Amino acid sequence: MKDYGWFNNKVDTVLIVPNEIVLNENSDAMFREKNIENIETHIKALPTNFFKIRFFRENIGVSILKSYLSKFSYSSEIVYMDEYINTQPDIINKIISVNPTVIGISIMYNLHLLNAIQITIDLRRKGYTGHIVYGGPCATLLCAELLNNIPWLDSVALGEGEITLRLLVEYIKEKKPLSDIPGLAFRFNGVIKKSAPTIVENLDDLPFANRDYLELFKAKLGNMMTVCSIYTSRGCAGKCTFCSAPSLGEYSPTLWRCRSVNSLLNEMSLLVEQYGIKYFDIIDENFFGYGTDAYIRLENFANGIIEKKLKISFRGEIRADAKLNHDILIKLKNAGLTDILLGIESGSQSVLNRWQKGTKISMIKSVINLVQTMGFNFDPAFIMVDPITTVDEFLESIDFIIDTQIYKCEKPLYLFNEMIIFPGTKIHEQFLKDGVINEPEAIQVISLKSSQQDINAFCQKISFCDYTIKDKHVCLMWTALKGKVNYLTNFIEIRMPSILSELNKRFSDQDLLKKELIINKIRLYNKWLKGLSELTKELLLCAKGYLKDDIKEKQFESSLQECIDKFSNNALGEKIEGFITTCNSFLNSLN
Ligand code: B12
Ligand code: SF4
Repeated sequence: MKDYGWFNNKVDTVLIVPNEIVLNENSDAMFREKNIENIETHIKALPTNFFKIRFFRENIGVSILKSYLSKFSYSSEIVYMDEYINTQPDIINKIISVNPTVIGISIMYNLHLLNAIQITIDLRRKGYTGHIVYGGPCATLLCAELLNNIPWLDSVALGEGEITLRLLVEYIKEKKPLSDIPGLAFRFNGVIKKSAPTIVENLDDLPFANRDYLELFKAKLGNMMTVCSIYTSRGCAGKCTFCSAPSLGEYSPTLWRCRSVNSLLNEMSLLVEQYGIKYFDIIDENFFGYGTDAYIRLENFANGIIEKKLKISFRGEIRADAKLNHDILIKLKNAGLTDILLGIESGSQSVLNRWQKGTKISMIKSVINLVQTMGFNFDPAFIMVDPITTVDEFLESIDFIIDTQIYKCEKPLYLFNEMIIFPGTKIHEQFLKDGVINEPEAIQVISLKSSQQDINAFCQKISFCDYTIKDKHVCLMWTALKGKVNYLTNFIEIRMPSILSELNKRFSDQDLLKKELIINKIRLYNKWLKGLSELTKELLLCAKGYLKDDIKEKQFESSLQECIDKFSNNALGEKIEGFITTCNSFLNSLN
């Protein structure tokens, strides 16, 4: 897919973004938002899949590392492994052939772990003797487990990677001791040495992120790829116990830093001019920031977009206790803010307190009301259960969702999340101490002979915490509910897109009658999708009935299924499975 031209030249560093691989089918089924699929997949899916394109995200972390290295005259290239799903050995050979001084692998979350280790083993099996470093939030938090058990891995960059990686390349080239590099963990005489981290104090000192991936899209799709990610700040001063940000704060002495409005507007203007970008996904953990200065920055940002006449829209992630008032929201709306991800997390005050969210239900409700009445597309971040959620807490969350009508959001099924307990977080430590979760079983060191299964088991042990919800009633309810939600998600995100894409591909070759039939199928499905919020509400009411003992245990699952079937019969004219069969046999009848 990618032009291999660069493999003919010497490259100092190759930066690899591994494939996302689900480690545990059962538990990971609740992972949302599959990130990058290869460009060919996007192209094939067009134009039925504009939705995905809207949320396409390149890996900004490695993109910045590339441009930062280049600022210091070190060459680097980025390899997205999902472009080479079926040709991994081939690309590994090509990487080895240019013998980079450093190969860096980015591990943002645990879905990257398995492929990252496979790549490391592949590289070593094939004789790469240079330095392999991992980086990214997940690698940072698991650095001891990784370095202790993967002898083929040389180091882990802790936290922000720019300075560490640049010095790593420099020190290896100049044969200087690694112990002088800040923010690096590595083995030394059998023990792990960690040096104090460093950060770029002024984010404006960083160059703009490299946009090779947009170049590739542009070459393939012309101006159809109009979405990109951008960051305006780094860090978060929140203390939420389930989140990695506070633990990563250890690696970033200044908890929240932002770019200047000038730097931001310059980069955005450039992206608009060069690639025709129309939609910016602002990936900050906390876009609104803290205090008066942050507020003024937002005002200037909004004014700047208007003054520069940038015809764009954008999305941001916001804490519910941010200084969200009508004045600032209207300014941002006029500048193009259309989508807001709001960190709600729970509808139960006792749960919010337990997770140290620092927010009050009344405050969250008024923010939701403001955002809804101002007409933003609003994406509520919500976690329905943790291992110790009680019946009362769950009921409070259901009532909250229904009262605030957040089930009417664009992707209501994304409300059904269970707590993922990430090692390195405060909640992980607390639950281990309280015996709510178990210590991981003994870990087997990864060798060059380790099988895929061994590596998978290793990744699960170091990054995953399977748990059973303590309250039997909540546990049974959640298991049944999650099963149905996953089934619906699968219908929407996997089964229907492939049917729609096939229908779309064959559309132009059909006669008028068949064309009408195709349009009708799409219409029915759209009607079904439109009603999903109401179905979500019905499922929640059904769960409430079960928790309040109105619906008996044995009837619960069938009651949920009845809700789904009744709703589908209404919208599609048949049940989901029937609709899929009808669509497939219709597809077979097309030429
Ligand atoms: C955008 C984003 C996503 C995007 C994907 C982005 C992408 N392009 O790949 C989407 C929406 C898909 C996503 C999903 C998820 N995400 Co997310 N995501 C983020 C977010 C908000 C921004 C990442 C980013 O680009 N940051 C900006 C860049 C500059 O920073 P960076 O990536 O960290 O890179 C720097 C360093 O880490 C380091 N570095 C990174 N790679 C490398 C490699 C080398 C070799 C070196 C030396 C250094 C290095 O240097 C970079 C420059 O300083 C972060 C939080 C955050 N603000 O960082 C969470 C975050 C990475 N996500 C997280 C999680 C948990 C998830 C989910 C699992 C959530 C869920 N329950 O479903 C899902 C899983 C994915 C899935 N498919 O379902 C956690 C990971 C925690 C952990 N312990 O693993 C984070 C840290 C949020 C948090 N605070 O907890 N996410
Ligand atoms: S506010 Fe968001 S990013 Fe900050 S600690 Fe809490 S969950 Fe993490």
